[in-house]
Order: sequence, then C-alpha cells, then structure tokens
Amino acid sequence: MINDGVTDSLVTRTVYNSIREVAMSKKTITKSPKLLGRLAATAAVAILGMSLFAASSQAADTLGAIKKRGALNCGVNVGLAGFSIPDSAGNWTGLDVDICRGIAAAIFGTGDKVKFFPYNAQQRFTALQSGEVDILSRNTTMTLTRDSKNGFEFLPVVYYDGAQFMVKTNSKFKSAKELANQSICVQSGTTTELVMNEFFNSNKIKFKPVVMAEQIDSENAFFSGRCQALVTDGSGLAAVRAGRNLTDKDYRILPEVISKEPLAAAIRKDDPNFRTVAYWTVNVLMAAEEFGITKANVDQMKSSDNVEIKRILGVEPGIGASMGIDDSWAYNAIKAVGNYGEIFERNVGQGSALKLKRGLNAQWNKGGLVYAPPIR
Ligand SMILES: N[C@@H](CCC(=O)N[C@@H](CS)C(=O)NCC(=O)O)C(=O)O
Repeated sequence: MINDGVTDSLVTRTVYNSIREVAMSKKTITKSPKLLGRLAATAAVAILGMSLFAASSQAADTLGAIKKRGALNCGVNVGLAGFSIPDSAGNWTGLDVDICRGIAAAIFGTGDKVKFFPYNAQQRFTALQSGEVDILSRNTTMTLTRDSKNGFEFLPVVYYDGAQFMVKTNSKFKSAKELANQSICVQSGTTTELVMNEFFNSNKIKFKPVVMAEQIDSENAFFSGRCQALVTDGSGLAAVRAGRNLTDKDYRILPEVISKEPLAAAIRKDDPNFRTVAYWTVNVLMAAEEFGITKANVDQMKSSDNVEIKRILGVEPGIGASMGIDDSWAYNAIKAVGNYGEIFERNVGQGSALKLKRGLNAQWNKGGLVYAPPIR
C-alpha cells in the first residue's frame, strides 16, 4: 500500500475490505454452498458502498452551502511564512491564503468572506474529507493517490516545487549524496517522507530518518543540531529559514531537487459547480498576469479593447453567470488579491522574506509552466 500521506476514507476502506474478503474466500467456493450467499451479500455491500460513495460525491451542493454560510471555509498550514501565516491580530497572509481570498471574492465580491482553519500535515486530508473545510489550500502536492483514494480534485498548480535538503552553511555537506549515515529530520504524513526514502534507497545511501508528526518539532530538532539535514519542499525550506530570520549565510539549501512537488489547492469531488468556480478563479488570476491586469489597473482595464480582457472583467457579460456567480467574479478576485504574479512576488518572491525566483512558476511565455487556458 502506498503511504503518501493519504488517509483512507471509511467508504473506500469498506469497499476494499469487502472485495478482499470476496477474493480471499474464492478458493473455498465449491466446498461451501452457504458461502455463495455470503459472497453475494458481501459483493452487494461492496457495490452499495461504491454507489453510495458515487452518490455522495455527486450530491453535495458545496457552492450553495458556501453562499448560504456567507463564507468560504479554507484549510491552511498552521504557519508557513509566505504561504499561510497569521499575524498577532489573527490576520492570515500568504500565497495559499490569497488563493482562498481570491475564490471568496469571486463568489462574494470581497476577499474577506473567508474563514481559515489551520492544520498540520496529517490532519489536513480528514478536514477536507469530513467537510470541515470547502477547500484545502496548504502547500499540498498533487498526487494520483490523493485523488484516487481520498476523492479529491486538485485546482491548477500554484507553485511548482521539489523536495530538497537544507544543511548548516558551515557544514561540510555540498551535495545530498554526501549525507550518508547522517540524521535527517522529516515530517510524517508528507510526500517528503516517501521521496526521501526513495532517494536514499535508489542511491544505496544509508541514513537515519528522524520522523516527527509536527513541523515545529522537526524544525527544532534540526536547528538544535539533532539532525544534520532537514528535508521538505524547497519553498518550505526557504519559508522555515525566513521564518527564523535566517539566510543562506546561516543555512544552505543543497542543489539536488529529489522530487516533483506540484503544490495545488484541493477540493472534494462532490460538487462540479464549486469545482468550476474554484478552478477557473485560480486560472483567471494567472490569465490576469498574462494580460497585464493588476490590482491597481483593473478599473482602467475595463475599457480595454482586448476581447479576452473584456470577457475576463465582465464587460462582455455571461462568463460569471455561466458559473452561477456575478459577472464581475474575476474583477472582484483581481481587485482583492491582484494577479498571480503579484500574489507570488508579494508573498514568496523578491518582495518577500523568502526571495524565491519565479523559475518554473513564471508564465508559459516567459519560460515557466504557468499557463491559463482560454477564458471564454
Ligand atoms: N508538499 C508536501 C509537504 C507538505 C508539508 O506538510 N510540509 C511540511 C514541511 S514545510 C509543513 O508544511 N509542515 C507544517 C505543519 O505540518 O504544521 C505534501 O503535500 O506532503
């Protein structure tokens, strides 16, 4: 079984167990006629379970519930500089936070109608599955099993990342391959735990994993010298370092990028209408950067002659209405948080403590992977 920080849903587990039970009893089928009845019943339960799962994944009206509640419930990290962090007054900022504010603005006209719920790596999936939050916007890697086993759907990638190692700058380590027999601090319930094992095993390097459930314990173990390296997403390392007012003069990130970690917000696969709104809001923030629409010029841009800009900003009506929201959905989202480039720079880019380069996160026509499909 793949351990990808995935928590099985009850229904998935029940169906899986029923099918396994059927498979295991196949051998004795001819010896016990009673068993045939039991098998039929077990299979029926499995099918019922599957159809209940399918029904529940069709039935919900998440968008309606959000509108009725008057706020979007957004799951975020407990505190990761640049991505989601509360200030002393409890105001949340960060790239992941702005994605939720943008979606809230598309629905309600203001980015303030959003409630933030902080989760550690292990809690996050149950929170989304149980309906405690409508969306999980928390430095989460899009993977197949998080989709297939948890019943999640990922929105467009907001940060293309990869796992890396951080060491003390004055240590002897210049490459991850020099970490043989060293203690490596890692957080459980993450893709990092998995890719770190794969990296060392495939390179036949022995190492000592120090696995902690809470990021803070993992960080403390590393900064107190219990581990020689800390491993997580490159952006996470920059965030941890910046969060402690440290720079590359103190702690260095080693060059090997040992995995692909496309970070994206996740939603339940239960309401296609909410999916449309959330998915296209992230896209439209990216399109806004491509078309030069900013938080500052969005009003002027309404008089642009460009037909795609007109559609985006609702000057040419119909797009918002087609999703069951106001035609100024994109105008409101951009006005609330700015375009994707502004969100990036403000929170994690050169204008922030993290100082991350755009790299893969540049627009497609600037050498990156950020590519919004047509808004039409
Ligand atoms: N992107 C990876 C790692 C995400 C992750 O949880 N990273 C850690 C290390 S930066 C974190 O954010 N921990 C904070 C916490 O759990 O409070 C994943 O989706 O599994």
